Amino acid sequence: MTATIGEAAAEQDIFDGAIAADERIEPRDWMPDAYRATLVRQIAQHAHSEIIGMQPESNWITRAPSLRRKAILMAKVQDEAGHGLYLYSAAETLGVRRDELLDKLHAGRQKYSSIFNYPTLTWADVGAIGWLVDGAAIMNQVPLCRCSYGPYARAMVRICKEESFHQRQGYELLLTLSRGTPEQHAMAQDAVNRWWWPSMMMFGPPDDESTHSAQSMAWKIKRHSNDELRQRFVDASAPQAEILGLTLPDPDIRWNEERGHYDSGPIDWTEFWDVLAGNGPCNDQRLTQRREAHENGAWVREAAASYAAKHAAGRGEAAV
Ligand code: BYC
Repeated sequence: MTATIGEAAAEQDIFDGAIAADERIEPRDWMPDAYRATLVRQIAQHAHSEIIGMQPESNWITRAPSLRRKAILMAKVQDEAGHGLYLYSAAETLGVRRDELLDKLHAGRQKYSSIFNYPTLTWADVGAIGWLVDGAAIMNQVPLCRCSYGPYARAMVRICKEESFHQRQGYELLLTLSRGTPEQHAMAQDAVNRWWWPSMMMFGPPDDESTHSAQSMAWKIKRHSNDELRQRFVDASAPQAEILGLTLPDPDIRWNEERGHYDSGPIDWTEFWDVLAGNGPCNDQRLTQRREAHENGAWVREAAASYAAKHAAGRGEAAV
């Protein structure tokens, strides 16, 4: 049944009122098509990032230097799969199917975070990812716990708790290396040198080049702009680097008394856009590995679907 112009305006008013009152929008509530599309875009990109993000770290599971480190890393990589699961489920509440989203990822029609197109060259990279990449992720994701869309906000609560553990393990790993032999210290410094700038880029383009920020902030999907969150990340990381005994590869980082923030140097946005265009060091490798994993897992999906159908039939239910 098509809504009349009057009914549509009333629905828009209810939606606007809920956003203004900081209430949550739930799956069965009316929402503007563009709000739904923005959420699908962001949540899908986020979910894809979680499962692609398993690759650079799982690269080191077999070579972890101790059983303790191996157990921690395996748990972390498994957590990322779980994050993907919560996020694909949240996206499904918006009326899209998980296999549609995966097809789009595999066809290169939906994005995943730029950060996962960089290689993990040494063991210290596992620490740098935990400290910097998960640190940036938390900075971006804690405000998403207050996102106006209920299922996304609720998924983020658990994800953020797990991300905090990830960040701590990375920090502790780097601290251990930094206080170890001169070779270990150098390896930690090299990893931080390589991961700092890509981590700064994770927050997205500068505010004046961000396509979606203004509308997403008006809808309370995003609570802060890309540059605001990036500044918070610099403010948190600079003193942590000092405690670690490592330097951030930006000679312009210094405390600015007047602003009450750390200043930082210019970001090479050409590199960011180039990575998004598919030209990062690992774009091809990540997508190829993902497509292969998907194909290799076909029998598991078939078995699960067949099991579900058999049991639904046994209970006299129609298979869904
Ligand atoms: N990488 O208008 P803008 C993790 C795109 S998972 C790639 O500012 P928006 C972790 C953007 O999509 C980390 N693309 O966009 C996992 C848009 O293009 P489209 C992932 C990026 O959405 C495992 C265009 O640039 N976190 O941490 O308002 C292990 C213009 O940007 C990126 C999330 O996904 C990027 N970095 O803001 C360890 C968090 N940045 O779509 C760790 C949820 C921008 O028009 N997402 N683009 O073609 C968000 O908060 C927002 O989507 C963003 C971007 C802040 C990322």
